Amino acid sequence: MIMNKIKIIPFEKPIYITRPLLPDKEEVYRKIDEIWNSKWLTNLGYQHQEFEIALKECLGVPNISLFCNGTLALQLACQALRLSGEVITTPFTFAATPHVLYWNRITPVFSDIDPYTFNLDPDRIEGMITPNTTAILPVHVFGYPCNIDRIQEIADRYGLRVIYDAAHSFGVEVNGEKIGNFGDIAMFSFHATKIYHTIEGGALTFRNSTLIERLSFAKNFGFKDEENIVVPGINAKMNELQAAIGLLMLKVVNKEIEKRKMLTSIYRKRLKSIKGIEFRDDMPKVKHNYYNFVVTINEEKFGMSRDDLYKRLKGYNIYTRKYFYPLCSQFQCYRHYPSSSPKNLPVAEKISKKVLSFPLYGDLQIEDIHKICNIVQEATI
Ligand code: T4K
Repeated sequence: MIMNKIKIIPFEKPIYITRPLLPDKEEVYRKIDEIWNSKWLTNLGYQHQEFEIALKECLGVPNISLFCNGTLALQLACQALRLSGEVITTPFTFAATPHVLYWNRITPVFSDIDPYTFNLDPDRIEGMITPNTTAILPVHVFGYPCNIDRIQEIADRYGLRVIYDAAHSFGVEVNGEKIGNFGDIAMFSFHATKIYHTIEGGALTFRNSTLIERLSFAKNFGFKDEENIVVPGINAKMNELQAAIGLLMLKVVNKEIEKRKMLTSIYRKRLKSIKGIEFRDDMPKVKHNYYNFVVTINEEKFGMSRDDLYKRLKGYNIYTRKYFYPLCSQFQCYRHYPSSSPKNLPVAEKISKKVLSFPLYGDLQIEDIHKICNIVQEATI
């Protein structure tokens, strides 16, 4: 049967992959007044103190340390745990994950991923351990949790540390346990593109309270007090405006997650009947945060490659993203590592060539999603 194509008009304004959630502007002005009146702008002021308490409660963790961004938080997490040598990590992540290892003079060792979660495959980790391995750095990619029990079991068996890159995972729970409670340390990013943000910002959460002091020295030039500088620390502090935004964002983030959940269900309903487009459902016993809506394109079944669909959507002013392509193991600075060989990473290589993230944010209109799905559907006809 020959179907007539209905002419779909491109979006007038660009539809981006995400738009930041914003707190109430009047409340922001009030916070600015508070900060101006206090004349305290940074260096662990009142907003910072209040935010630390509120965020600790919200994330349900025993200890927390705030940072100016997630990358520096992760970098200092590696230092606080005295990591060295080699650390096993995933190639299917944002550049920051292996880069923080490099900045710590640690060699990132890439291990393959699981085809469903896109996270480190526990069955592959053991084969990558050498006498130089000090830790595993898994990422809960797109907020889908790693196989936490298996990873911890491997780490315990080999005496390794575990740092979770939980940059995408604000609000995620596994078996009723908040995601920041797993591993030795978990890192959250509060960048503007994240579901919950402080414009730029980050946090580390951890059970071992002795890390509090180490991290506070590390992020504040090593100052113990005015006259004692105990380590060669750096400046990675969160400022008062970031902390104030963080406090206000706590009031609106749950509603954002609810909206994204609803929008995700529309994508799922619309795309499930399209051959060659695959996506993940919610995982059992997981509270998701609906950070992204990610599909994989099976070119043979769909009749068009991922790259052509990306271009086609761009033609309609829709900006999907190939998160995460290229793999970190293919970056010029890492591709010479033995673990970067595509033979070592067959699943990650395959997924990165098929994956496409669709626009998803609370202000995205239901009719926009229908229009995006109509364009995708039309591509198959
Ligand atoms: N680990 C992982 C696994 C991560 O994903 C990240 C960050 C980190 C560590 C490091 O955490 P941070 O140090 O960043 O706290 C973005 C973000 O810049 C980056 O934070 C994030 N991951 C990554 C996944 O995405 P880009 O280069 O894709 O962002 P960009 O500028 O292209 O923005 C995407 C879209 O968002 C734009 O097309 C429009 C929209 N947007 C963006 C910004 C910045 C806005 O509407 N308003 C904005 O202010 O990296």
